[in-house]
Amino acid sequence: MNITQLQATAKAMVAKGKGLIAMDESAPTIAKRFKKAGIEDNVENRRAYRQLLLGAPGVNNYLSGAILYDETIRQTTSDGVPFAKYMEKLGIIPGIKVDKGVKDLPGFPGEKVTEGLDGLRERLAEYASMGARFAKWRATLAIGPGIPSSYCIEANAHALARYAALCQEADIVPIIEPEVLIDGSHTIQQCFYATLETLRVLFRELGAHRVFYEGTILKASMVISGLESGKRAGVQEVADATVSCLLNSAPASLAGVVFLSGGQGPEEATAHLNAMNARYPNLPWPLTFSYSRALQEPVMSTWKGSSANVAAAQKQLARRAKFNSLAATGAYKAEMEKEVA
Ligand code: 5MM
Repeated sequence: MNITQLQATAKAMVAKGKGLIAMDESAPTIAKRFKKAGIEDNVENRRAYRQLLLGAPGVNNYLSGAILYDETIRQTTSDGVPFAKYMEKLGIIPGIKVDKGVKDLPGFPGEKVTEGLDGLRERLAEYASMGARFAKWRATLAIGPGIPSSYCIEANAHALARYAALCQEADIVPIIEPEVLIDGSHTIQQCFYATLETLRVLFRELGAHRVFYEGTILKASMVISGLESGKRAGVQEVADATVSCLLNSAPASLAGVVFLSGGQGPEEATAHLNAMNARYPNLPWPLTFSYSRALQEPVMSTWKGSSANVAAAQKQLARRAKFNSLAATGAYKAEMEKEVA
């Protein structure tokens, strides 16, 4: 394990005013998203779309890195340059999703556990040889009557810790992503306690697995009311609850915290990140973005699978990436949304 290298990569991933784009949709997920935007799902469209994202003029000013899917890291640009090489030239650090998805947790109805540890050491070595410098593993925890159960929290924390230790052995920075899902009618208080317990157990497991925090990034869900909760908490309440939850669970030596958008709209996700950084400028770790839907929704709906729309779609990405970059320093203003792409 090269501690200096891990620390340098992790620092660069959360450099001031920069964040990540999650573009690691697995085959079934991208098919679903393409369908919604009226785009035909085939290998070439997936490749062209990922090139559109990475090559959007100016986005490398706002993006420190991008999380790729296995298919993408094996693909090339239309000029034949492997994506990881293309990204390094642009100053965007290549990362890779290495989990194999969420599966039903037997005996625990409504709960999931993430799979993918078998053969992970060998897969990490291959990804490193292809240029990946960080990785991502996502666990999901649902809120509902009696859930998340302690067993589900522990099973996922254990897998995340095993994954993180294997990443660091391979000099790859692990992003640990325990996503507490937004679906449901829960209150922000319920989300707070579910997230707090999840993070406390997770960091206990990471410690037990001798994971080096300065070379680790937490990808957190925000503490937020459920989508069907009726009366949803406001922006400042979400910001305060999220920061409080992190301060009560995450070690100060962690390299950084990046957020997923998790079903929030693009503007909402930016406003929440901004509110945290504006009110809490002196936290132990940088807080930035690692959004998928909140960055990509306007891009996909503009592109629609047509080469004639590439430039307009790229402008949509640059616009959202810029707003989130400002939010990462607390400098975003809602009025900016009036600016056209
Ligand atoms: C891109 O979505 C990722 C999940 O993909 P699969 O379900 O296909 O495995 C997901 O991990 C994503 O990286 C994060 O959840 C953040 O995405 P959002 O849309 O929540 O910002």
